[in-house]
Amino acid sequence: MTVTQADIETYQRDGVVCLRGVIDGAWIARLREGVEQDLAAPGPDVEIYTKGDDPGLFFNDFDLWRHVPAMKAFAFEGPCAGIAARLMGSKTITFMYDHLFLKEPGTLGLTRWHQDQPYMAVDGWQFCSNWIPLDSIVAATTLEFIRGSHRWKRWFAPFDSMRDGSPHPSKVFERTPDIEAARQDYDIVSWQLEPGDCLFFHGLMVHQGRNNPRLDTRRRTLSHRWLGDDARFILRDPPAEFPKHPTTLRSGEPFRSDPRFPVIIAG
Ligand SMILES: O=C(O)CCC(=O)C(=O)O
Repeated sequence: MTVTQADIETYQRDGVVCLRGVIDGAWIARLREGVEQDLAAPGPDVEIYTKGDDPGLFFNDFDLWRHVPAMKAFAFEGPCAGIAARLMGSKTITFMYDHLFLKEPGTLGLTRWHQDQPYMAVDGWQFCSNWIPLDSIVAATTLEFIRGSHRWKRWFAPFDSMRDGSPHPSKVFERTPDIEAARQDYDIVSWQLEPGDCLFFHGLMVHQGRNNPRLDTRRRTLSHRWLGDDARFILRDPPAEFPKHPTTLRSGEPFRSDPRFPVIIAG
């Protein structure tokens, strides 16, 4: 079994677990091809955060599974949905979306400290992300987490849009503290990873994605968002950024009520 009892306990206690060698080389090769396909013909929501003379390229695309067959095959048939179910203790898994974070060599594109769930119209505890590197990841390029922050009972406002820096108008979410300025006050954990390894983390984990200062290596990573048994749609004010497109869902409904969100494990 890919997921041990110790992995489940680590995920539940720390909010993040690193699993080694769970995605085989054939999948990695298909996903890399899928990235090239997406770069050549991105989806309708693509966002490029590098501007003008900025070094590198910080390319983000969403819902790749809708237009890249390899991404769909991986989400539906790959190992991650099953792993998410085991870690979250969920009988069912519904797929919310996938997200490509591509930081080409030399890119200064920090994904600043944040939690995922405030960006999402998702209520409930059984909601997780996985992060799959398609290149070697070193300390300077990795994802960092504050261990146990999923249990803080705090929700931080999505950071000011990476595009214009304007403050998020939420009345219920707190401002994110300046974690970077006080790193020594936090229990920060991270891993060096090889293709085939991946991280699973709770939707309320505080984390940041580092730049890609290396000039010799791309930083291609894929994130998936997985919904478990108790996850429900919630209409936020202002509306959450994800899902990106209008849905028929009403607050309190499970995502599977909208066929745009496929059930991968029916329970
Ligand atoms: O890869 C990155 O830089 C950020 C990834 C991330 O924050 C996420 O998947 O939630």
